[in-house]
Amino acid sequence: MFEGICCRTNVSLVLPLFLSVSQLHSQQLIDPQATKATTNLYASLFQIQKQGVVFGHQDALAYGVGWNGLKNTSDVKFVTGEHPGLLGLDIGDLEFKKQKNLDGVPFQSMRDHVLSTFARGGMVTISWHARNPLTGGNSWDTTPGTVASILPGGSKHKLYTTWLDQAAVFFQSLQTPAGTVVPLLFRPFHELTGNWFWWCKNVCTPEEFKALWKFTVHYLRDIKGIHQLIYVYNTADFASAENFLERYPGDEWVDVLSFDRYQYEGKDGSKIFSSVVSSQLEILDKLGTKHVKPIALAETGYETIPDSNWWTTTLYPLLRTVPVAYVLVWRNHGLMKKTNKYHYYAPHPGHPSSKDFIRFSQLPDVFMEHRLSTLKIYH
Ligand code: BMA
Repeated sequence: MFEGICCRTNVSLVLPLFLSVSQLHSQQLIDPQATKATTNLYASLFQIQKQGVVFGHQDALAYGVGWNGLKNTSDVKFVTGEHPGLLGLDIGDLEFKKQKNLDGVPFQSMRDHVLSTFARGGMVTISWHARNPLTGGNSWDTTPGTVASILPGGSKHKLYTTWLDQAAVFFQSLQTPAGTVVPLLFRPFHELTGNWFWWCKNVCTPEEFKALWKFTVHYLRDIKGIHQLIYVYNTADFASAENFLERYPGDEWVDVLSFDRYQYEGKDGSKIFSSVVSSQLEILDKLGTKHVKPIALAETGYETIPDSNWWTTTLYPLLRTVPVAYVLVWRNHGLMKKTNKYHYYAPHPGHPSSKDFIRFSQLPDVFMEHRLSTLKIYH
């Protein structure tokens, strides 16, 4: 751990030490048949987290505050001149055979965003706000018994496999003209220790959750033959290692350990956020070392970023406490019609935190897309 932190302070010195894949035998993906690019990306994650942290943004290329559907654009690029190192996308509503995801992003344009990001040497992560397979409601429909209903033998098991079939088709469609399928950091059943999704801990037992996770991996990997996924286990808040691992399906079923945590407004908001995230990162760091898995802060942010120095004074110091492979801030929706409030997590041109975000993006151990691409993470 100490060595990692030391290396993160001087990237230019350590880049030549980037290890070759053959030197990393113990860092195996759970898919022995993973594609070469996927295996290389996984090895790169271990190296990246010793040197710095990749910055990610959800739906970065799809839309931003005041724009939608432009080509090769992101609010992060407007502000800093380059794209985030990690593009987050969500396939919610794919299972309902919709043309667009739950937030209105066409699956066809997602394909373009994934392929252009991959071509430039950036990374892609996919989450899935899947509908409730028991009721047809949305992800936030926490009808008890939903997880049990989709396990083998359950009344909705067959339906669930058809959803996985569609996900498999989509993943396979993310293919370059030369036939390389794009490796994806796949983060299903996210925030599993929360109580707001149908897969969360208030509505299924640890055994049911583990069975669901294992079935999902088995089906995609062994039945559908999808070999470009890096499986990211993701919780909401947790108080201890035991807490984090309560629903963990086992080292042979997970590639990356991660959690989500946001900052909220209010007195002491920043103090609370920093203390919760740093203690969770410390727990995760130890678990990552013990289980030989990279770690990530898979979702974070401070809605509308009311603190103009948030990037370098709150977020960055947290990312320096332990080696973290990547961090992702949530989407820049803009004005929400329903609430008449702004919903965004990365700055856009003119935002008061833009200057600080530029400073953050230029730190030697923060990897935006260009610096990440120099590491040749897929080779
Ligand atoms: C939430 C909000 C919602 C959105 C959902 C899935 O946190 O951003 O508006 O629908 O994520 O992306």
